[in-house]
Amino acid sequence: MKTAASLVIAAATLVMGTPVWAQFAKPEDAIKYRQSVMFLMSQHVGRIGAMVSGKAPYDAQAAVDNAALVAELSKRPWPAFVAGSDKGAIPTRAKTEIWVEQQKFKENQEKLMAETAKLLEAAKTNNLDNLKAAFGPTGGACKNCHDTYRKDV
Ligand code: ASC
Repeated sequence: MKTAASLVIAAATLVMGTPVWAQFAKPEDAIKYRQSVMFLMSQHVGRIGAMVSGKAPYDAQAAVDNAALVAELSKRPWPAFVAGSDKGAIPTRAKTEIWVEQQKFKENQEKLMAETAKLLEAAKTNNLDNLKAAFGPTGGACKNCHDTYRKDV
């Protein structure tokens, strides 16, 4: 029975590509996972944004800590955009184009990872002007991808 089930899974994998249950039990787990990462990213980008805009005092160590987390989190949503998770038991704003324009979507991911890595380097200089200069391009990478691949509500 176990062998038969494994064979079915192996055959299905060959036919359909990497299925949703490769890493997530169900589509809504993948949706919840990527939304959770995005939420955390927005919180920590927001903390840097507050310093950059002068709404919060500049704290060099806090900038580094937040930027390090953002740089790490920027790598994490992508495996959760698995095939078959364009819909699930919970709502998703991910556009179906994500699964059609895979190369273009990947370029957007790489842009975000590159910009957040630069943001972290800028934060480590302990210089607010450097942080400000790197913040714009990071926000731009967030926005470009959202404009293209996130449904309006
Ligand atoms: C955030 C957040 C976004 C981006 C975007 C940047 O903090 O939640 O979606 O930054 O607003 O333009």
